[in-house]
Amino acid sequence: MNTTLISQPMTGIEIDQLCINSIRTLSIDAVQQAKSGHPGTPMALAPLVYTIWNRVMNFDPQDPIWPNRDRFVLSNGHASMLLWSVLHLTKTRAVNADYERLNQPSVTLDDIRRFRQLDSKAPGHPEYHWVSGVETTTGPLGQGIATSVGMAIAQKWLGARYNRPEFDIFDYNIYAVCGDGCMMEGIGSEAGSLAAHLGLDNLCWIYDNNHITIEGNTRIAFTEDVATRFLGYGWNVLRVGDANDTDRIEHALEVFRKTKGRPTFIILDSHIGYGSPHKQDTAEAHGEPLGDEEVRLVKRSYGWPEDAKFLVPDGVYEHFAAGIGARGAKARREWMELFDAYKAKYPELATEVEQMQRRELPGGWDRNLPVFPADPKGIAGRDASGKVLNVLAQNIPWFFGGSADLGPSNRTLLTFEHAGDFQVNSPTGKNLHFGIREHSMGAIVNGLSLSKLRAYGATFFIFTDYLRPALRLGAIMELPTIFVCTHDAMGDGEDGPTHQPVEHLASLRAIPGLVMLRPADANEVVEAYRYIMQLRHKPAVLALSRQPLPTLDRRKYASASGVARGAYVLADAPGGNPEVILIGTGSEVSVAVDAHETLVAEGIRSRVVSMPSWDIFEQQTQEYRDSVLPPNVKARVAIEQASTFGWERYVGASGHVIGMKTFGASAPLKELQRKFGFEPDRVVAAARELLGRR
Ligand SMILES: Cc1ncc(C[n+]2csc(CCOP(=O)(O)OP(=O)(O)O)c2C)c(N)n1
Ligand SMILES: [Mg+2]
Repeated sequence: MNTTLISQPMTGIEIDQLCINSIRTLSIDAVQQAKSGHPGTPMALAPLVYTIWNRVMNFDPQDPIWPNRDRFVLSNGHASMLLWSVLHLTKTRAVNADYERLNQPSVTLDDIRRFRQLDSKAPGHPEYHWVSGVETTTGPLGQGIATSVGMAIAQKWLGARYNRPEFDIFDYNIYAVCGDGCMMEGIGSEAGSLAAHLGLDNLCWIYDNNHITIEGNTRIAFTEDVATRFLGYGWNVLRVGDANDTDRIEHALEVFRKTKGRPTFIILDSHIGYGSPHKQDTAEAHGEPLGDEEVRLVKRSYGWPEDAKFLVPDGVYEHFAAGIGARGAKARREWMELFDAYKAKYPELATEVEQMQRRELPGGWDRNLPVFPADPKGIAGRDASGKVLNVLAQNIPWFFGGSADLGPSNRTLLTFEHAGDFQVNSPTGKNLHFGIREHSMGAIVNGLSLSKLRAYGATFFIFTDYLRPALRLGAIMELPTIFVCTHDAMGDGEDGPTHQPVEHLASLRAIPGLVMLRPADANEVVEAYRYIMQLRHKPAVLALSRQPLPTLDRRKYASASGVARGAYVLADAPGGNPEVILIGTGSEVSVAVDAHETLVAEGIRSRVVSMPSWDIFEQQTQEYRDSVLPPNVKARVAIEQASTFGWERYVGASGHVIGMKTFGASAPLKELQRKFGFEPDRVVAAARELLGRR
């Protein structure tokens, strides 16, 4: 239903207000219809979102993935109706997973009518990959703003590498809207601190200072001086005292664009549930429908027809088309022309930009990957990884990342000539120093990946606990991020239980879509990277040893290329008809191999299966899986320095698992291996027992 509310011609203010109130009432109606959702914040922030989108942002609704677009992040994701309204009103087009623009809208009015219902393109929270125009998935508070820091770092790096005189290929800005929750969560502080350190003047956070969260007024738990905190970090802090004053908002955004050398933080004083006579400024406006009667009263206060639902008055679509539509189309057209000229002048750089956008790898990306000769002393997983990373980073210009202050331990430092550090004055540097901020590192890596860099982060495996929420979001978003996690088990023995991962493998294996890999030796590390690099829609975590692991003799044992199948027969019984299967991962594979040699010498037909990745193995055909783990061989021993949780699925009810039931202990590794049973003799004994041959 389209009706004209205000007689033509309208003044600018009238049409502005009509657009703002359309965002508000679509949000109110959608929440009311769904009987769930968050109406209050969209009611308050509609003028802000309207101003950013229609007056400021360079975003072409016709092409929501154009590389140089400004980014908009709704970190207070519960206010998703803001995004659905504006994506609908700007007629943003849908794009498919192959980056093709479709001839259909991203969010229809019907989707909004079906807010929060199955298959609607207006789900409860902003979901990247599900709705075109959403730049990142948000909902867990603080993640959005932290991710926006990754986007801002990416823009700086892209600009430094690809811009040339008169060719500003990458010069976009990032706008992130957040609320009290994002300010309270630690991840926001970590990210805010790093953003200022890196002088990210392309980044603007707008803080919805409404003093309301779910339990009531923020005075119950949050009384700090946020402005002073951000000043302390080194942000440019501005304040707009009235969230309805679009001119002041626009002015503040202009100040942001003119501010160099630091990010901008705009405190916006707002009233949650604006216009609601009974619910404005209360927590009730946060997370429940207003109720039919209140909706009527609110609409009356907006000068809106009280009974109209999902109304988009005449002139609203047109006004967005004349604002962001025209500005975005022009910006994109000019950029395309610029890029064509750039392509002619710098064809190689342009090819890189294009490949990156499609998440492709450059030709020769795996050139010079090392091959490690057999060596009983071997090399640590982390050392093998360091060598691989240094090769990949030279072959893939947009391979970019770093560690949360553990670079020397994680062996993630890129040491080749001109690798350099990423800092304010060296934005082409390839080593990003996250500082001791694992949680925001996870989100920043997501932000880098959303900006199409091939991004990685690193820390000790135990501290995946500190970044897990971001890792999980990366999996939801289907981002091909990489986390290099060393000290994967008890290898740092003396550090004790606080540093010995136990439940981490099980917990990461449980994240849908995430590829968890624990390679057994240096060549498995290489193959793990070869596999991971070719992923385009899945995050991967590598668990790598701190201590040297024997480099297996691949002339005697099967090729490490079996990593690409998740699990493979590494050593088989003579004649290939095993009576017992030993399954190991990581450092325990060589223990299993030693046990196997003893068993075979005793005339026991054992097989060793190296199983670096459950996830990858699960994707193989039943036939392949049965060939590795023949169903008729019930005598199976799994050995892994981690929680036994879940191993029943591979050893079955009659199998045996040598794993961890406690948090470990502080002692040299050798003693821990003895204490907890990670020795060949114990594997041999378990195998004999299962076969009834003691
Ligand atoms: C990490 C996390 N913890 C808790 C929640 C649940 N939650 C959703 S909204 C909200 C209150 C947010 O308050 P604020 O950010 O001020 O938003 P406003 O109500 O002002 O829109 C909470 C606790 C969440 N989404 N994420
Ligand atoms: Mg609030």
